Amino acid sequence: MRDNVVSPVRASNTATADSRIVIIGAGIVGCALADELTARGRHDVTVLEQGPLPAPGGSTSHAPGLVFQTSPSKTLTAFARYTVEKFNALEVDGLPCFNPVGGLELATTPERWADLHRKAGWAASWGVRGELVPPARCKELWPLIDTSTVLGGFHTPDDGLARALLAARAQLERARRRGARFLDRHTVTGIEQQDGRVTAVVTDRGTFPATHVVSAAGFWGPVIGRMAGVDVPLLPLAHQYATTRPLPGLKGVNDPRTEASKPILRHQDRDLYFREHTDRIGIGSYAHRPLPVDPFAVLAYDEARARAQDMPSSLPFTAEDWAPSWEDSRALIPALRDAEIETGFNGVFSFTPDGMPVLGEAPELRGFWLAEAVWVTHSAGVAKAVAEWMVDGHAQTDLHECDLHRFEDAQRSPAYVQDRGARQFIEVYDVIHPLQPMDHPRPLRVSPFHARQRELGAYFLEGGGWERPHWYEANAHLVVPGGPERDAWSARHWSPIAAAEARATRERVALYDMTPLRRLEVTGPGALAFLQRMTTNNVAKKPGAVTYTLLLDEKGGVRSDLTVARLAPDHFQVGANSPADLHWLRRHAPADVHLRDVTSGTCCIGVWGPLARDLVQPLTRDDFSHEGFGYFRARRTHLGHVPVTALRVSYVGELGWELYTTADLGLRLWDTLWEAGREHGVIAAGRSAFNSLRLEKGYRAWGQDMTEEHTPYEAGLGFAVRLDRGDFLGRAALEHLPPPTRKLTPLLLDDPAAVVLGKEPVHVDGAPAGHVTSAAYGYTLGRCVAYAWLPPLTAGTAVHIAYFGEKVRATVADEPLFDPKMTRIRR
Ligand code: FAD
Ligand code: THG
Repeated sequence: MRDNVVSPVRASNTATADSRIVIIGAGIVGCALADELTARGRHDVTVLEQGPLPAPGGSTSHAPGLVFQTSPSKTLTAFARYTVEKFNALEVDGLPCFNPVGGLELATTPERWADLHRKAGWAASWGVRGELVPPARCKELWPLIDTSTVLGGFHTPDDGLARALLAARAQLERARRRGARFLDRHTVTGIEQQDGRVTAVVTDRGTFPATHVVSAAGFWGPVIGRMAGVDVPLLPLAHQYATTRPLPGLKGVNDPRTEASKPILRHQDRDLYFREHTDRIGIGSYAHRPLPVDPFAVLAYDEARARAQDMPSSLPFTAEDWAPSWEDSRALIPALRDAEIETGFNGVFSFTPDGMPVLGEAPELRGFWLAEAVWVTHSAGVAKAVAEWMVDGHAQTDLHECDLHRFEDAQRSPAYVQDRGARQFIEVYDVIHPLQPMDHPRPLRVSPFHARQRELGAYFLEGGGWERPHWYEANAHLVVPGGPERDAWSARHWSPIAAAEARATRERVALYDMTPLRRLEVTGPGALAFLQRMTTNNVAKKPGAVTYTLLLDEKGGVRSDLTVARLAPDHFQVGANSPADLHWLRRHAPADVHLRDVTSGTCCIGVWGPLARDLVQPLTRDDFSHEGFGYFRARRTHLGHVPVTALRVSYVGELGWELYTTADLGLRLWDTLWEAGREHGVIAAGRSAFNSLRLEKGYRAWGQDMTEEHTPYEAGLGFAVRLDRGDFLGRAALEHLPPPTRKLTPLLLDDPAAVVLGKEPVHVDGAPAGHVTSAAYGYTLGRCVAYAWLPPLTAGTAVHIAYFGEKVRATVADEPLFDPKMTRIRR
């Protein structure tokens, strides 16, 4: 990841029937993975576990097993749905592995109650059954709670309790019947490698040759990672869980075989959750201070201390941290006022910088995979996806939010992982706005224009570690009063100044800091053939051409969308999306191609608007007229003192250029453009306006609007696919596609004052039919624009979007919504 030179490895690396696969760890993840791999005909699977089976002592050994399926992440929700479906069908000795008691989340504050409406939207978007219910219904579902402070609840009948150890055992036994070996009391002490490939796993009881190794070591991931030379970005933290003595009110209520009959319960306003253990209540708390644990200091399982409380992942209960949670529990469940805690412990599990799992093959070592930071809730879904990925080279589910490669270099330092992991713990039950930035460590990455942006009163949010201006207070005087009022939620991290910046871009000219836009340099004698083979469009054009093109996976799913600028015969500049793009290209690159991520050492300003040419032309002797410098062309030039690479590309749909230079000259470039722009009324504009303008133009944002789950045709990107020019990765799959059953569909909200923000369910004929991907107010159109995945619909179809439980009316539109004839760009 740090090394910018192309790695020599390029062959396909999928796990075949002959592969020798070693899994480290027999917790819920290791067992599920052995099951999913052997189900796919990979029988040479050895699972090495330091502890004794069937309860080896990791996080799984005492997870209370609450499975709430709904999450803002579509992928995590899909993982949870698969886990529920799988566990519902598993049993051991007649005992079921899942008890579908349902889930109930309570709101005791207006903010939480609003958030539960939003959550009900995600559930509808991702296909989980759920219903918002009044306090009386909460009381029916959980008679022991005092509902006097409850405003309402979200009831999800298909959620419930996983029996984590039992489910691990059921999957272990099935895998064993298919040939997998499970060796307990084997402590992994080393990973052997040769020529950048993993070759064996060393234990205290012998060495196990391997072609593929998966670390499913839970919170010990960083320890195993170090053996392999891989930084594993997770932080183990302890979390308090306690069980009461038997409660008289629960006597004889629950069958000891299934342990519970009432829904699993969340009281997130107090960072608490609850479940029944036959006649006792179990209580988990996230209310306490973060209690980080050094995984290098956690001892392996010690059988001499083999009581449940002494498992390595179970630390002594710190009573002083518990007191407020106990108070809050007794306030909610008055029956606890006469009760006592019988047992309690501080249980350890993993947190990552963004709360998502870390999955995938490590960039540092081929054949070494990670399946870490996974909850019981998502375990079976993760295992299925990782097994597909290892066997087929790609998963059926979009994994970009879970991919180890999503992290920037600056996000893999131990200090960052520590800071962010602890923060995730604190925020785990908080109501989080989709734009809410982290507050620490900031600023981490800044563009060379940062000082100027601060002078202009930039309102910074954060992305990929970058400080990104969303609008500039300096533009406040451009605001025209009287725009539509926003509700409190959509008004967060938003300002009417964005409207003024959007208008200035459409009417005059604006500078956008595009530095965070990922830039790769692809050079070498094989560069052209390589890009032709990896992408869908034709990039074999004369130097000076820019091409919009796609990266597909083998099944024809969109891995990314790129701009490829041919700067010289063997020199390309690629505008890309996630860090995973670099790794994907690097993985496939032959020896005569060199790949370098040049993002950090360079910077970019987008100069866009009808006066962009008037601003730039006087700064250079080169011809920047439409004839001299056409649309989607690139050239090197000088603007004043600054050497730049100029691309005539505009994600906001206006005349103009992306101007690139090295970081040292960035400030000079900004100042040069600023000076030259004065007479044209130039402004600096932020992401908020940018996002509005790009949606008016219908330009997709990869990862948000489309992912690997979608084909180019479904995503409306068929224009970037050239089936008439030889082979490329994913082409074969495109030739055998059935007609699309869903399309990325532009919607315009009917009410000019209405807004939605993304991920809301869309109803057609009254039934949920899809979900919103991106949305933003289109200031030029005077309507909110939303893109949504929906069955093919004709323009004019009326739909509605559920926004915090409100029905917002919208109409299917024709795209692009703005300037369909491209008269503003091509002139
Ligand atoms: P583990 O179960 O920890 O398995 C990893 C295994 O790797 C261990 O058995 C370990 O012994 C083995 N190992 C490590 N190092 C080595 C080595 N060097 N050699 C050989 N073997 C090694 N999740 C939910 O979904 N719902 C909940 O309600 C829930 N509540 C929780 C409450 C508590 C108190 C705790 C602690 C966790 C809770 N979790 C919950 C989280 C959940 O338990 C974990 O995320 C999950 O069990 C992790 O599974 P795993 O297989 O990745 O890790
Ligand atoms: N600039 C550059 N590279 C990029 C982006 C960018 N790479 C990643 C991401 N953004 C790619 N996304 C787009 C989306 C649309 C366009 C450019 C990059 C675009 N499309 C025109 C259209 O659809 O009409 C032109 C397409 C064509 O002529 O083929 O401009 O922002 N450098």
